[in-house]
Amino acid sequence: MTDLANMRDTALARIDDTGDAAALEALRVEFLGKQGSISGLMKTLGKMTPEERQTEAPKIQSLRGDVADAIAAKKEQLEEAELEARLASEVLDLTLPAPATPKGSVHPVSQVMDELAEIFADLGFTVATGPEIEDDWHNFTALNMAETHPARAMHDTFYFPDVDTDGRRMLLRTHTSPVQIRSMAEQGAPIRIIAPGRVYRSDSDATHTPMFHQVEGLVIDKGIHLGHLKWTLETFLKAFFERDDIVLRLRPSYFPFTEPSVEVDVGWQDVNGRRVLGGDGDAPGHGWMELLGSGMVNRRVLEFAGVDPDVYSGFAWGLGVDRLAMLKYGMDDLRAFFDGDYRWAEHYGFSPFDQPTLSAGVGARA
Ligand code: 2NL
Repeated sequence: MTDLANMRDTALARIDDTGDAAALEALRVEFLGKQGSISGLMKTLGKMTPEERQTEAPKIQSLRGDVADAIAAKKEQLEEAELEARLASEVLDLTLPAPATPKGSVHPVSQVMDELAEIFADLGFTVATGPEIEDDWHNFTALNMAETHPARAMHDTFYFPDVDTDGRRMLLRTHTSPVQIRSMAEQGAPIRIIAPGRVYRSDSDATHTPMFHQVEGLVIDKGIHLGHLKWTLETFLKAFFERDDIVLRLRPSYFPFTEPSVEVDVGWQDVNGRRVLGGDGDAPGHGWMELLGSGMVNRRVLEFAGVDPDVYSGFAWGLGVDRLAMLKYGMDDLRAFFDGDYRWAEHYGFSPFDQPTLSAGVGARA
């Protein structure tokens, strides 16, 4: 029957010519659908004599099978071609930089505290810590601060409304000195510690925040004098600012906890209109910047902390960590320190991988 042979040739040729899935589906409906041409042929079987049906049925079924197979094969071929085309067009360039993942960074205050710990560790100091909620005695009395001292005033210090079980007034420490009092009382002399940490004062404007960071240092031993103080601070500042030309000027001052007391200034010079630490502050165009307070520990403070002032002497100093960070890393707004915006830290080049290492330079990127 050439009719069926023609139908097969035409159908297979049209299936072969199909270029997309939608056209192929249209052909399937045209041949094999309910109203399809091959389905129509199947219906003619019902009107045939049994003899005719016996010879015609296998031919029509074979035609239907071939067309169905051809459609299935073509479908697979089209899907494969589509995948190939996608693979060819969607190129993945593995040399492109990976998309940036948001990452936190080391806070400059933490960074500076790490640097301080590292520098002073090399000078034989350990890091001491203590409570931020203190009592009146450790924060003021043991530091030889009279009951009438202005720092004790309600408007300067954050007091808690209640007294503790021993009737002591509790407060947020105004400096880290009480840590050193506690260390001396516990360890005795000799002692070499730094005490970094948060401190609180009732103060708030462009250059003062109610919480800020301080580091104090304390050395107690036999025969300690002002020369040790100057050498230690000079060595520390040279390491911290990574300059050998740091020059110190000691000015007489007053603190109740030290006697004598000295204010330490550091010489700066003008480099292209910017004040850079280093050089003799008395040279033309140079100047002095007040950096920290220090002195020989007052005998009365040693006594309060249980150290015999006739055997031991020592020196102590205190400075602001936030200000130190501003000076070293060039940040100009103290309040941004406590906004918690990591873009600010990133802007000033602080990375989560920053580690203070003396060998690679303090503050060098790891
Ligand atoms: C400043 C500088 C200073 C101290 C802190 C201190 C601690 C003990 C004994 C003696 Cl336990 N002194 N710390 C000494 C001198 C200065 O801080 O400008 N403070 C208002």
